[in-house]
Amino acid sequence: MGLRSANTGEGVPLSAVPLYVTCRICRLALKDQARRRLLHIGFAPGAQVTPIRRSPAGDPTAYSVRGAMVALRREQADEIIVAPDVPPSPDSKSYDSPVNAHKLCCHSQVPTGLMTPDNFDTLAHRARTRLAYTVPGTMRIRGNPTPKYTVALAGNPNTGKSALFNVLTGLNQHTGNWPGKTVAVAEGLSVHEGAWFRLIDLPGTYSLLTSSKEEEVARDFICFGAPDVTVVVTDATCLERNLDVVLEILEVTSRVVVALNLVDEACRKRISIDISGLSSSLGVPVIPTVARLGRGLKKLMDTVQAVADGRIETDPLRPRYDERIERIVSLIEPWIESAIQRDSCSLPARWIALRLIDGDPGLREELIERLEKAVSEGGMSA
Ligand SMILES: Nc1nc2c(ncn2[C@@H]2O[C@H](COP(=O)(O)OP(=O)(O)OP(=O)(O)O)[C@@H](O)[C@H]2O)c(=O)[nH]1
Ligand SMILES: [Mg+2]
Repeated sequence: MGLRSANTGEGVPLSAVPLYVTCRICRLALKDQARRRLLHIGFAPGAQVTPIRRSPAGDPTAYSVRGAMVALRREQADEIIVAPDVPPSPDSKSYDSPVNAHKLCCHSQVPTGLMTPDNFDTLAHRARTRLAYTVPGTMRIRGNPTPKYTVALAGNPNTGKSALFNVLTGLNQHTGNWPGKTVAVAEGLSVHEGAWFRLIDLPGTYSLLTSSKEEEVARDFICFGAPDVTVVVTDATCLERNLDVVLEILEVTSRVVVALNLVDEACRKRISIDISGLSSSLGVPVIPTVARLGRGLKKLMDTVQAVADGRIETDPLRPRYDERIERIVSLIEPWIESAIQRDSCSLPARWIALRLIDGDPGLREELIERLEKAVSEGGMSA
């Protein structure tokens, strides 16, 4: 079938695109939560998308989008309006098989840097043959040590947070329900260079603008749980999609370390990532890891400790919004800054201002409740 041009403003629903034909998303015909959900899993206007597998019943269909494979129901794909991918690029050809389609779409265009397929092969080989970080996990802790640092493990679903948590805490972990929510969250202890760390394995989240109870728990801990450091675990095979939540977390806190996980898989797919470039763009350390095999975790924990102690100072990338939003923020930010006491609240006033105007009802309620309490008590616990 022929797809009409994006330039005319017309297009067709993604559900009508044949397998292996790459197109570009023009717009989403959905609103509110459903729209946000699609955006957060990668279906953003401008993104390339290729249908690569359809279930025998014709629904759902698996799509390759921003380096990830995502299945959508027909009714969701009906609401995504696409056009031919112009200008044509090598990736926009019709593919001869699902495997080739996905392989091509997974290839990152990031310039080659520290971690390249060539130099990473050696590391991946070593990862396959040896566990690198086993000590804290295999000793059961006696007594009741007081942790010096609290570290949140956050990020998209399936990026290896629990794998990382398990290697770091081993036998010293327990799972309990989050207060007031029927969501299980694992918490554990780990020792590194003589210091105790309390690690929280948060549920996976695509965004801090949440849509499920699990995502709410993750958001509340990152925003109000005052972790000393938040480790955002990302999937190196589909980094672009993972960066949305990294940017959102950088708006909340500057004490962030990015764990670039699954680098073994990225290497297998011959994806090159400029780690030092990524780190300087984001303004926070980026550490490559293979959590399943314990690789890179010593370096990760060294870095987490240095960020917690203030030996590494970060300079997080903070997005600027359009003029209208920036104007409103500049009006209410000083008021918020004066209403909170800095010794009891680490949330940036700019972030609070943005959340108050962006219309997420759950987060607004949570914030207003905390702000009211803070103003009446002359401080703010967050
Ligand atoms: N190849 C490879 N697989 C990994 C790595 N880290 C984790 N995995 C695998 O990825 C899958 C998902 O890992 P989890 O630790 O459950 O991911 P998660 O982030 O906790 O997922 P949610 O709790 O759903 O958000 C599991 O099958 C892991 O074994 C890694 O570095 N390399
Ligand atoms: Mg998990």
